Amino acid sequence: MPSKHLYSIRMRASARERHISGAERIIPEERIDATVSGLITRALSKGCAPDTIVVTLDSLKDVAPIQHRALDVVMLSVPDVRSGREMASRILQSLGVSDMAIELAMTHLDRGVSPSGNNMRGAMVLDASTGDRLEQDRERGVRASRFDWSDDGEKEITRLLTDAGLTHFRTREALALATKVAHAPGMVAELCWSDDPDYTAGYVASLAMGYVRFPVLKHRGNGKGGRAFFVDPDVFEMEAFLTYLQTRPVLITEAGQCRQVLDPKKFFT
Ligand code: PML
Repeated sequence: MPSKHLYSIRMRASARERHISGAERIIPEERIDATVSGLITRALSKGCAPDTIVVTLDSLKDVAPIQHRALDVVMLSVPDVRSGREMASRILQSLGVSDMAIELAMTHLDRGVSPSGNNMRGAMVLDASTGDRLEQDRERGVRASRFDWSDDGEKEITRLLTDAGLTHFRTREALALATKVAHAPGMVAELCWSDDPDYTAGYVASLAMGYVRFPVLKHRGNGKGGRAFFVDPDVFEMEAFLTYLQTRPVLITEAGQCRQVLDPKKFFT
């Protein structure tokens, strides 16, 4: 019988001071060895030898994880980057994010989110009205941590995503992260595309519309990407936001629904 004593494990790997890999797990004590070893193998298999791999383990002590159902997944078939970004913008607008904030977020993601033009380990936090950057550390951004799938949730989502043709671990991990983030106080929506040059997919996630996934939000070969968290300036408080994202453990215990929209024009109908 698995122990009730849970640990948060976080891995991040970097090479030449650049972030190359990261992962989050919440697991019982008896799986620590196997999980740490799996995460190190993963960091070493990125095709670029890491200079540093940091694995952090924290006991959750007696803090019971908050349980969430995963956001519903909507797979939106878009043929190219331009139409993907147009649809992503329309969805963000409908959620209350201003044109200016959307344009600034996309420009930052295209150029490299940190002031030095690198990708950030964490996300930028943008005022959904003005597009002002609110995160204090612009080299690192804000990283959501302490989240994972429960065993049952992971089985269910793996089956659902596999049936939908989505077999990459990134989708499952990004959906868990997006589900935690969507419940953050003051959160409106998240925009993300991968910084992996070979991975062109991205998403817009929100409690209102779920995890809307685009097969292309950037061109293949482009190694710039990351996450933008748009927040509602009327209710947003940085301290409450960070406390939730960085310290509250969240387990995703149930998959949502998964559907495909082949004609993007039908998305809003
Ligand atoms: C990342 O982890 O690199 C971001 C992944 C974004 C899209 C994930 C997916 O839905 O496949």
